[in-house]
Amino acid sequence: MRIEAVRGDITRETVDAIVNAANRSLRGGGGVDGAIHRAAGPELLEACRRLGGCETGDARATPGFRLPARWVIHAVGPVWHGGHRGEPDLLASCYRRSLEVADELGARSVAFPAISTGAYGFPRELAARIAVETIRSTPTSVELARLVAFDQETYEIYRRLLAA
Ligand code: AR6
Repeated sequence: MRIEAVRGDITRETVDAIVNAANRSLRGGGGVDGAIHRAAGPELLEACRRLGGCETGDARATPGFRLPARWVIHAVGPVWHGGHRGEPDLLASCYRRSLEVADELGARSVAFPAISTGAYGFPRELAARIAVETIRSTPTSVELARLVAFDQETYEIYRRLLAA
């Protein structure tokens, strides 16, 4: 599997599936979640409503509607409380479950945002390490995992980790 980092807006990604950094209600929100709902159109919220929520560390799929991506995989990252409430394992679970859902969909290319590193306050460096390590160690049919950084700092962390 190829893992690469890009800087940009995940809603523009022309991959089979993009991952959303959602919350347990799956009713939309700010950050990348808000951007994905705006770009996908109101049908996305309807589809999310029918899923009836998602636990932290888990992921659920919907169509991508007006997005270039065919599917959205809604992953619910942990809120950072200092690191002693299972946050690293829950974040790893988001990446693992997203790849499992991608396999169920038959998606071969998947773009990920830096889950939990915005409103949920997860430290960027640790989150990036967990993302790269989990994607590298999860058995999957996904051929391309693209880590989409919205900011330069996250992009540089990904580049450094992927070069190692
Ligand atoms: N494309 C790619 N990355 C983005 C984009 C974008 N268009 N917009 C923001 N990011 P956040 P969380 C980056 O806060 O921390 C929502 O309200 C952002 O810079 O979106 O998991 C949900 O509904 C950061 O690096 O997600 C939840 O309630 C990363 O995406 C809550 O926020 C994640 O930031 C989830 O918080």
